[in-house]
Amino acid sequence: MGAHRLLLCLVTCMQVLVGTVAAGPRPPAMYVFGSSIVDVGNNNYLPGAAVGRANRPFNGIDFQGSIPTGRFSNGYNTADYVAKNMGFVYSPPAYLSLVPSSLSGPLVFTALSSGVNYASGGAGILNSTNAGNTIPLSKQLQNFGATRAKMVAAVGAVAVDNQLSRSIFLVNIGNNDFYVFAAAERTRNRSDEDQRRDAVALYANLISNYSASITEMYSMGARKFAIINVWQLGCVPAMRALTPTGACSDLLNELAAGFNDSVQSLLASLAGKLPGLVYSLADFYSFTHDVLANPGASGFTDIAHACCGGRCTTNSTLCVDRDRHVFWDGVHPSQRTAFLAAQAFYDGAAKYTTPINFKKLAQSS
Ligand SMILES: *[C@@H]1O[C@H](CO)[C@@H](O)[C@H](O)[C@H]1NC(C)=O
Ligand SMILES: *[C@@H]1O[C@H](CO)[C@@H](O)[C@H](O)[C@H]1NC(C)=O
Ligand SMILES: *[C@@H]1O[C@H](CO)[C@@H](O)[C@H](O)[C@H]1NC(C)=O
Ligand SMILES: *[C@@H]1O[C@H](CO)[C@@H](O)[C@H](O)[C@H]1NC(C)=O
Ligand SMILES: CC(=O)N[C@H]1CO[C@H](CO)[C@@H](O)[C@@H]1O
Repeated sequence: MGAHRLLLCLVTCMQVLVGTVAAGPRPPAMYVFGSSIVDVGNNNYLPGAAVGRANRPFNGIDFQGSIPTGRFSNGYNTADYVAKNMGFVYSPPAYLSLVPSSLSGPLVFTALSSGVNYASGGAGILNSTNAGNTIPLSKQLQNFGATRAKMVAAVGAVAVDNQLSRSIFLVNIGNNDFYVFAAAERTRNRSDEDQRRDAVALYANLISNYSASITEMYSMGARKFAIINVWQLGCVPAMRALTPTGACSDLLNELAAGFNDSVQSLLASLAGKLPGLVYSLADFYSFTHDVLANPGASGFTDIAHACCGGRCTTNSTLCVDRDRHVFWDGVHPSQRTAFLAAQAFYDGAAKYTTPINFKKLAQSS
């Protein structure tokens, strides 16, 4: 009885809150899906020694209070800055920080008032990517579906559909599918030519599963998609370390670019098929290309080394100026890079978003 009352109160108070906020420019909520680039702590709750977690220093050294939250960053990450640009405080909280709970109140309240972040470090579009040590995109969608059912139980389907149709669905995924693919190809000693051939099958699986996932989100009420493509995967420190001279892997960059082209076609095609779907596709690839080609313009002095080492721990030797490093660790952007990328996607140069920027997406009715 007490719990039920509390839930009712939370829901009522929240409706007041949402009603008030809806008058402003901020979308009602944001739901985040993807990999470690946008994870804000889900992996802290996954069991097993092989799970990648950013729950210890020096991760979080520039976060408020210098606490490691599970973000793979010295501070805030790309989801935080996208959210902040759209009028939220930072990214909504990690789903697994809201469940399990004997009360569905905290999850429902958060889902209705600001949104939830389902992203997980190591996650792929494919279930097989880092299987067992991450929450794959398919499972992230199931977690969203479970959230949605609780929202509907609390405030009814009409209110939930109304809210979801005006909320932002931020997705950044695909990087890990390529890292896993590249590692397998290396193990098999495949030539560049063979890898290009193998990638054709990978693209087909990725795009069909990505298409199914976006369509599934749509069927659950999502309408506004902010999709971030994969960045220059071949230039992250962990991939540079595998080339004889420490240069970028041109092949991996080529494969990433090819995937991005397919994602662009996919979204255009889905928008033609699914009434009311609007999207902004952010070109993280060309953003990183431009930053790495002219780092000084963005205030960077190091584009090749991880500020906190390949795997960031308390034993790492930190770089001197974290804001001057593009990369925080072997595969993640520094806080500064995340900040600049989110700005570019929100209302930066037109070339970084197709067909509209995140600002127009957030403010579209
Ligand atoms: C992926 O895993 C989900 C469960 O998380 C399952 O429902 C789905 O069928 C799987 N998809 C494929 C293509 O294996
Ligand atoms: C990998 O392939 C190259 C060229 O095809 C060959 O020279 C090399 O010996 C192979 N390495 C291994 C470990 O099989
Ligand atoms: C998804 O990828 C798997 C391979 O991982 C493949 O078997 C499946 O056909 C793909 N497509 C869909 C729609 O699930
Ligand atoms: C740091 O180094 C110490 C001493 O070599 C080692 O015992 C400890 O496990 C290391 N910690 C981490 C997080 O790697
Ligand atoms: C290098 C390259 O082809 N990049 C493409 C990746 O996909 C985006 C669409 O999001 C294209 O605009 C880029 O040209």
